Amino acid sequence: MATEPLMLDEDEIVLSELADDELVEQMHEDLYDGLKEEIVEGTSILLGRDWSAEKVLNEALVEGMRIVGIDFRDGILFVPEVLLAANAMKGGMEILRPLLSETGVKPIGKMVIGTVKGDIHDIGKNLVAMMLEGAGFEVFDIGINNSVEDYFEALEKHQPDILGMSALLTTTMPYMKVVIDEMVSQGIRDDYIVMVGGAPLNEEFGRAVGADAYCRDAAQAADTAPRLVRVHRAGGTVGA
Ligand code: B1M
Repeated sequence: MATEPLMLDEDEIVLSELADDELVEQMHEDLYDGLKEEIVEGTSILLGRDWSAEKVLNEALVEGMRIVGIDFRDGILFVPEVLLAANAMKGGMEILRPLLSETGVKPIGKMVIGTVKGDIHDIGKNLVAMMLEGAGFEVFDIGINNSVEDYFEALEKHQPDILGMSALLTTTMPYMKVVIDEMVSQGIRDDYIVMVGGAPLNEEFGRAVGADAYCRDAAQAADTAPRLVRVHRAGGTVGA
């Protein structure tokens, strides 16, 4: 009996057949396209080729997310695409996370992040948290509608390098000053880097409330945070 020839889609890419550098490049593209399954597969293939978890994280995932962040900042990618990319990245991170802690690779810093009291917007905050994770941070996301007490409890519990606050409403953004003023009163202000962000904020507002940095978007936050942590740990002044 005659058999039909097996037709392979010419465009179909078999990840396991790619050389390391081609696979990494393909993963950057897959991350950009938000393809979670492919990112999970690529991550496993590289680990199977004896890549360290740290190398996979930095060269395949973080670098891919850096490219996504640049195009997001430049208005080439939009929120839905970035959320998909972030979700794909999380797929890879889930595989790497236990390996990274096993091998003792330390996060480059810790951040507590939350949206301020009275405000339930969290899409931007979630993006910042994901981009920071992508940049090698351990992020403790305390969600929305956070009071001074909530922030303080999280600082006490997680001892982060950075406190990040997000606000999307002109009526809630002044609450950032309430938190920072309370940090000053309790004598703990200089123990932490304070980063703020959200659509209605700007550089001037950041300075006025006494934050160390205002970041206009997640890509800038992921660029700024490691730099400030290095300066803060070296005993320098990080303030705006
Ligand atoms: Co609201 N909302 N909303 N809303 N909402 C705005 C913010 C608004 C500008 C819409 C408008 O009128 N044009 C307006 C605020 C007006 C003002 O204050 N001047 C508004 C209003 C009025 C309201 C309600 C009061 C409406 C009502 O009930 N009458 C209500 C408030 C509820 C509350 O919080 N108490 C409300 C409710 C909602 C929804 C629940 C429906 C929904 C939120 C869903 C959610 O977040 N899960 C919603 C949405 C989606 C918006 C818009 C349309 C989009 C916000 C968003 O997600 N943007 C928004 C209009 C707009 O902004 N175009 C609007 C995408 C996101 C990626 O950007 O959050 O800016 P963004 O985050 C960026 C940067 O700002 C920065 O990086 C992020 C990523 O690049 N960033 C940081 C953010 N946080 C950072 C922290 C950092 C660093 C960078 O360091 C720590």
